[in-house]
Amino acid sequence: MAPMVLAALTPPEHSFTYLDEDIDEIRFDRIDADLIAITAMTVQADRAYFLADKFRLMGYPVVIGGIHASSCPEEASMHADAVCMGEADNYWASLLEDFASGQLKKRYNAKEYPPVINLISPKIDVVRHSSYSVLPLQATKGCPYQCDFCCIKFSSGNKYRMKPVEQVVEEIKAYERFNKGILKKRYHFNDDNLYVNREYTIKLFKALRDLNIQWMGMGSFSTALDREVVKLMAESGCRNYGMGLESVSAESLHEVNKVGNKIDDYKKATQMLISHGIIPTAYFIVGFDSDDESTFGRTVDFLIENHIINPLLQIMTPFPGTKVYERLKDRIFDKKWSHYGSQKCVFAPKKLTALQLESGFYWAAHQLAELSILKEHLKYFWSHGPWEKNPRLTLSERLLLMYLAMGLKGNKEYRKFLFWAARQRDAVDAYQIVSIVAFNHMAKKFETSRKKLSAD
Ligand code: B12
Ligand code: SF4
Repeated sequence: MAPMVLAALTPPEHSFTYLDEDIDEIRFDRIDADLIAITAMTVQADRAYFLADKFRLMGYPVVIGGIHASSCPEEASMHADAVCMGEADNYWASLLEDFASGQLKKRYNAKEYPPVINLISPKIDVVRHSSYSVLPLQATKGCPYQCDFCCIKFSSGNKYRMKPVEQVVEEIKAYERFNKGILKKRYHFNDDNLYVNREYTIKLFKALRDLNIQWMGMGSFSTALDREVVKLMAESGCRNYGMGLESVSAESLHEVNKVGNKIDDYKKATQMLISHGIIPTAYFIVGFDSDDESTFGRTVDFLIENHIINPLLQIMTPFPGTKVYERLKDRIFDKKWSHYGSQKCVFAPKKLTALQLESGFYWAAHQLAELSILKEHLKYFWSHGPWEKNPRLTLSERLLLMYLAMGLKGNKEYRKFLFWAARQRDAVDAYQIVSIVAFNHMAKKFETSRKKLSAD
C-alpha cells in the first residue's frame, strides 16, 4: 500500500511507476527512471539491498524507506543515497524538490506524524488490481499499545490517528470500479488496530453498512467481546476478523507486555464472532521464553476446540528495534534478514532448542491445516452462524469452485474438498474455501520442511 501513498504524494509534474516483485519481473534493461524508491519489511531487506546496490551500480540514485529502513537507518544508508524514516506524508514532496535541485539529503525523518486531516488517500490506479485478491484500505494509523515484539512504532507510531469516515467511504467508492469480477474482491483494512477508539469504530462500521462490501481487518481481542460492535461489524460486511491472541499462557502474555488479553475470555470472543458469521483469525506466537514442549500441543488443542478456522501461527521473531530484540540480542545466532519471516527460529530459546521450536511449529501448523479438521470447522461455523440473514454461495461461486476442482486433476483430496464445498447449502462465500485449500497446501510445504529438519 505504501507505493499507492507515495504516488498520491507525488506532485503531478512527476510520473510514478510501481513494480511489485511478488508479481512483476524487474527488467533491468527496460528501467527508465530518474529516481528509484524502494520499500521493504525486514524479511525483504536483503533483497531490497541487493536491488538498491544493483540500481546504484547502474547509475540510478536510490532512496529507501519502510519499516525496516526506519528501524535500521544506519544499515540501510550503506545501500541508498537517502534513507527515509517513518511516514512519507511529511517529507516526500520536499525530498523530490531536493532531488530536483541536486540537494538530496542523506536522511529524511518524519519525526512528527501527520495529523488526521492530512492523511492522504492512496492513488489506487498505480496498481494492477487484477493481480491481487484484496483491495487494501487504511482508516486509522498507529496503535497505543506497546507489545514488546511489535515494531509498528517505527512506521506509524503509538499515537492513534483516524481518517475521517467520509474519506474512507470515498476511497471505497473509488475502488469499486476495480471490483467487477465473478468473485467480488474483499477489502483489507491494513490498520494495525481497528478498535482503539470505540466511537470511531462504530461510526466507521455504520458507514460501511450502506456500501455492500465484504471486508477483513484486525484489532484488539476486546473487539470481539463488544456485542454491539461485532453486530455492526457483521452488518457492515466483515467476513474475517484478526486478533492477536498470541498465546494460551498468561506467563507468555505477561512476558511481552500484551495487555488486555484475558485467556479466560478467548473462547467467548471467538464464539461471538462465529455467531455473527465472522471467521475468527487468531495470531499466535510460539517461542516465548516460558514456552516449552507442551506449548505446541496446548496451542493446537485450543485452536481446534475453538473452531479457529484461520489460525496464523508464527515463530517469535526479534525484529530490530523492538524490546524483544533488545532482550534476545545475545541469543540471536541468525542475522540473515530473509529468515525474519516468522517461520524460522533465529535465536536460542530458553526452554527449547531452536530445532525443537521449529519442528514444533511445523508440526502444529500441519495439524491445524488438516482438511478433515477444516471441514469440521466449516460445518460448525455454518451451523452456528446467522445464515438466514447472510448471502449464500452464489451460483457463479459454486461454478467457480467446481471449475477449480476440475483444474486440480492431480490432487484428489483438494478436488473432493472443493466439490464438497460447492454443494453446501450454507457456504457463505468461495473466498474462505479457496483460502482453506491454500492454507492446507502451505502447511504441506511446512510438513516437508519439518521432515527435512528431523532427517538432518
Ligand atoms: C498488509 C500487510 C501485509 C500483507 C502485504 C504486505 C505488502 N507487501 O504490502 C501480507 C499479508 C502479505 C503481509 C505479510 C507479512 N507481514 Co505484514 N503487514 C501488513 C500491514 C498490516 C500493513 C502494511 C501497509 O500496507 N501499511 C500501510 C502503509 C501505507 O504503511 P507503510 O508500509 O508503513 O508505509 C508508510 C511509511 O512506512 C513510509 N514508507 C514505506 N515505504 C517507503 C519507501 C520510501 C521510499 C519512502 C520515502 C517512504 C516509505 O511511507 C508510507 C506512507 O506513509 C503491516 C502493519 C502496518 N500497519 O503497517 C504488517 C507488517 C508490515 N507485516 C509484518 C510482518 C512481520 C509480515 C510477515 C513477515 C509475517 C507476519 N508476521 O505477518 C509477512 C511477510 C510476507 C513476505 N514474505 O513478504 C510486520 C513487519 C515487521 C518488520 N520489521 O518487518 C508488520 C509491521 C506488522 C507488525 N505489526 O509487526 N503483511
Ligand atoms: S496491539 Fe498489535 S499493533 Fe498494537 S502494539 Fe500490540 S501487536 Fe502492535
